[in-house]
Order: sequence, then C-alpha cells, then structure tokens
Amino acid sequence: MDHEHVREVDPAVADALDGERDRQEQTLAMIASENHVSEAVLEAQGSVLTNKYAEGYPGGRYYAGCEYADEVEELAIERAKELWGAEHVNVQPHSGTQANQAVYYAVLDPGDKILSLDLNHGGHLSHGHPANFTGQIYEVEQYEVDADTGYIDYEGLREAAEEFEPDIIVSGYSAYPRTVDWEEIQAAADAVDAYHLADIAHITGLVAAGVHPSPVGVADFVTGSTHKTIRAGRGGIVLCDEQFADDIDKAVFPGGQGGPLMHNVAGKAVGFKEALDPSFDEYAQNVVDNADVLAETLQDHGFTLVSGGTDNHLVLVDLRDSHPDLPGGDAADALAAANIVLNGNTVPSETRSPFNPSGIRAGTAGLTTRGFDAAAIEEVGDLIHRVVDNVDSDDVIYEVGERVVELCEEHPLYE
Ligand code: DSN
Repeated sequence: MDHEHVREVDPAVADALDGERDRQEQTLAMIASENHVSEAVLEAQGSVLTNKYAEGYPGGRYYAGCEYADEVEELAIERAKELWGAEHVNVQPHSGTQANQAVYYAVLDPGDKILSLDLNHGGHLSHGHPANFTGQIYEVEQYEVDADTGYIDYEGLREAAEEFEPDIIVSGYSAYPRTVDWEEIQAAADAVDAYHLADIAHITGLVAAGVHPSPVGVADFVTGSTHKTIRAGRGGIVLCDEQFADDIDKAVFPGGQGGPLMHNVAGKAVGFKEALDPSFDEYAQNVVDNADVLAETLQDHGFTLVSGGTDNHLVLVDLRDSHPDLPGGDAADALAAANIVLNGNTVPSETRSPFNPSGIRAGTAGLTTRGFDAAAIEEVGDLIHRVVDNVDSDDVIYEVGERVVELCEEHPLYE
C-alpha cells in the first residue's frame, strides 16, 4: 500500500496517506466506532465506481451506463438481506446519520416529536441533539439510563412516552455497553402508537453474527453504519419491512441525498460477503469476549465502569471515582501519546464539558480484527491502567508506547 500514483501527482497527500497507514499499523485503534476493513474492501472503495453517477435504484436509474452499478448495488442489497434478515434494504445512505435522516424524513413532519436517549447517557447527535438538525426541526424529549445500574431505565422510558406522546422512539446507542431489549422499547412505542427506530450503528456486526439480539422484525426501522463492527465499506444502511420500502427509498433519494457513492456501495457489498462467511461469527464472538476481558482487567485495576461491565464491543469508564482530577479528554491524550487511541466520552450524570468529559470509551472491534486474543487484551488493559495512573510521566508514556508498537508488530494489519 504505497500510494505511488498519489505520490506522483501530490507528494503532500501521499505523505499524509503513508503517515495514516503507519499510524494505524503502529497504534491500537480502540475508538469503539472504528475497525479495520480488508484490503478487498479498500480496493472496492478505491475503484472506478467513484466516477459513476447512478441516481435512482437498480433497474431504475436516471442516467445511462449503470449496468455495473446495478450489479454491485443488487449484490450489496441481497447480502444485507441475508445478513440481517430484513425484507427491504437501502444501501445508499452516505453515513449512519443520513440513514437516520431518511427515516425521520420518511415518517415525520417538522415539529413532530422524537423520544430518544440523552447523549450523556449513550445516545447520538442524530437522535435529537440541539446541535443537530434533529434537535432543531423536531420536538425532542429524552430518556436516560438508571442512575444506579447504568442500564436503560425502561420504566422511565415508558413513563416518558406516555407523558410526551412521541411520534417516534429512538433506540440503539453509541456509548451503551449493555444488551438492548428491543421488545421493551417496542412495547413502549406500541402503547403510544409511535414508530420505533433502532439505530444499531455500533452493533451491526454483532447483530448480523447473532451475538446481540436483532431488532429486525421488532422495530419499524433499523439503521446502521457499515464500517464499525460489520467491517464493510464506509457508509450507512436502512432496513425495514416491505410496507415502508417506497417511503424509505424516496427519503434517501431524492429526499436527502443525490447520487449514491457507488464505490462505497461496492465496499459494502464486499464487506457483507466477508461477513456472510462463518468465520465472521467467530470474529464477532471474539470481539465481545475481548471486551469482557478488557472490562474485567480495568475493574481489577480499580476503574469504575458504567453499568459495571459490558455485553458488547465497548466499555465505558467513569474516571470520577478512581481518578477524580483527571478528565477523560486528558486521559485520552496521554493514552494517544502512548499509541493507545480511544476517546474521552461523556458519562451518565456528567459533571464536565463534552470537550473534556469524565469518561473514556474503548472498543475491541479493531484489535480483534488484527488478532488480539484474551491475553493480549489483558495486557492492553494493564497498559491503559499504567498510563492513566501516570499521565504526567514521560517515562511511563514512552515505555508503554514502545510496548504497544511491539504488540502491533506481533499483530500486523496490512501486509
Ligand atoms: N462517531 C461515532 C462514534 O464514535 O460513536 C458515531 O457516529
């Protein structure tokens, strides 16, 4: 992966691409929303399909010359149907947020009501945050996790739904370490005649592999991104029953997007094929097992985890008990200096700013892709502890950074 053609034209960008490749090789990608796609997916995403406009859908495009675009999109759709068992799939959303946007656009009018999880409790910007379009054109009320357990407060959600009478309830989260009970949320939606959107962006791969229960066939709409735990081409996806197919397709195009990014759709098709291989189920199970090992290791070192552990691919550490003077952003900076890349994250009952919050979030999807087993993950947990306990020690950060490079070399990413 030398970027030789880029180098001929643009050495500055080639240097940056080489730098990013080396950064990924030599650091631990523990941002819970990241992963490493295969070289096949990279090749598909960097293919000639980037040149093609294909507004419309297979068999009904607005431009000529779409025969290969049709083939690729049909393959992506068929594979997605098989992976998630959905009646209808739209593979064109450019991102998870645009998948959500399509659902809102399909079934809501401006001023309609969204009930969603608070961002500090694990929600997502596109679920109604004031800085996002959803918080500006819809009326939003939020539910929370239980203050004591860190689990979704399903009773509070039901009460909030009865009081607020939302048009849609959003479930599915970006910093929630526990299994989601889709049926509980569906029951709350049914009780007030609301739609239910389950955003499985983080856990698409876990759901496809059956290591997390599926909301498909429970919620009215399921959205996701395609580059996190599912490890396919970058972008988003909408899954729904046939009855909503036309509304969703129109909401994606022309409602919210122009021409689909067909090179990314090709990346999705290739990644979905890889995920249909039985080895992917083993990978997804390993992701969850590794997260559990990480959770236990961190707890053994005295860290407090939101909800006391994890059922999925991520752990959320609330630093306020173990390191009351260390905000999560500063912890993440020290870890990055030691080649461990994760993010500062807000936690329930947040007392700091989102720019330097009280928690750190770490995921195991990327490390599992490069073959980290339980012993290696336990060592990573030890290294995280060493850095967080010594954020002002250049010596510790240097030593941990060196060990991380060795671990990375033992688990190469791209040949
Ligand atoms: N940025 C993603 C995350 O980190 O969870 C969600 O969009």
